Amino acid sequence: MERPLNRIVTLDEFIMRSQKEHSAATGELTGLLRDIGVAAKIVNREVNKAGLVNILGVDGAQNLSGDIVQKLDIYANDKLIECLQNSGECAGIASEEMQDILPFKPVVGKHPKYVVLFDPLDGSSNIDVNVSVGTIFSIFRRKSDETGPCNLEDFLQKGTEQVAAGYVLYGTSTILVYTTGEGVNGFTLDPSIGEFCLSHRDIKIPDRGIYYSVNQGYYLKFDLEMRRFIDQCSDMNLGLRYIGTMVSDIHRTLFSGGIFLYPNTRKYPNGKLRLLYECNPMSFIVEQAGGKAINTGLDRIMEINPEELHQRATIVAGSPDMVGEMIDFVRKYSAVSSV
Ligand code: AHM
Ligand code: MG
Repeated sequence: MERPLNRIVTLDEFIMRSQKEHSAATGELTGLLRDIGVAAKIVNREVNKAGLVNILGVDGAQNLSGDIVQKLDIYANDKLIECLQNSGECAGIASEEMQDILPFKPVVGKHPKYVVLFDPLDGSSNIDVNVSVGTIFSIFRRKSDETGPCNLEDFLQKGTEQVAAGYVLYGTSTILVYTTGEGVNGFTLDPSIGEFCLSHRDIKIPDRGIYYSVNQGYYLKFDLEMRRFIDQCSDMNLGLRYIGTMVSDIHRTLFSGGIFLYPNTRKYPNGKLRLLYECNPMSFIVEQAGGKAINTGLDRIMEINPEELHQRATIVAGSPDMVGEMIDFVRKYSAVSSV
C-alpha cells in the first residue's frame, strides 16, 4: 500500500483506500469493518461512563433518560448486532454472549457474503475496577448459499479461513487494530473529532521481549511441563505482566514483545479462552505481525478444526523467538519425561 500522506488518515479512508487496491473487492468487507468501527465508538462512549454506574443506574434500573440500564457486555453485544444488521453486509453473527448463531433477516437487494464472530466485551470482570477491556472480532466468508440464511457451518471454520480480524482496546486511549491478511494496522480514536486515526502502521512484533504473561496464581494447577517453562521464564529474569484482559495482554505483547500463555488448568482442562471469539482472531493478528500462536499441544491455533461455537482452547502467543523456545522446551521435556 502507498505511504500515507503527511496528514491524518481516518479508519474509513484507510479501508476505502485498501479496497481500491483490490479490483475484485465489492466493498462489503469495507462496509463491515466500518460498521464495527461505528459500534466500537458507541461502546467506547459507554465504557468511559462505566464508573458513573452508581449515579446513572445499575443493571436493570432506569437511568435519568428513562432508558433501562444494561450490563456493559450485553450493551456492547446489542450495539454490535445493531450496527452489523443495519447495513445488510453481514449474513449473521455469533457472539460469546449468545448460545447460538443469529442469522440476520435479509435486506432487500443484499446477498451478504460474510459472517462475523465477536467477543463484545473481553475482560468484562475488569470494568468495575476501571481496568482496560476490549472487543474482539473475526470475519469469515460464508460457505452457505448467499441467497439464503447463514448456518452453523459458516461459523465453524478454521482460523486460517478468516478474511479479517481485529480488536478494540478501551484503554488509556482507545485503539482499533485489525488485519485483512496483509499486515496489521492500528487506529487510535481521537475523541475531539470522534474518528479512529491511523496511528500504528504495519505493526511488527519484536522477536523477543522482556515479559511473560500468565495467571501465575494458577501455577499449581498447570501441568508440570508448563510449570517448568514458567520457572524458566522467571529464571531468565523476564518480568511478569498480567492484566487479565486478553486484548490488553496481547496488545502489550504485540508492541513490547513477550509471551502470553493461558494453559489448561484443573478447572479448565481445555483452557479457558474461546477458540472462535478470542484465540483465532488474536492469533491472526499476532501471526500477521510476525509472531506465533499455538496451543499447549503445540498445534497452530488457526489450524484447529472447530467442532462447536463455544469451544475453548489453550493458547501460547507472542514473539516468534520466545514461542519457538517454548516449543523446544516442551519437546525436550516430553522426550526426557517419556524415557
Ligand atoms: P471474558 O471474555 O469473559 O471477559 O473472559 C476472558 C478473559 C480474558 O480476557 C483473559 O485473558 C482471561 O479471561 C482472564 O482469565 P483469568 O482471570 O482466569 O486469568
Ligand atoms: Mg473474552
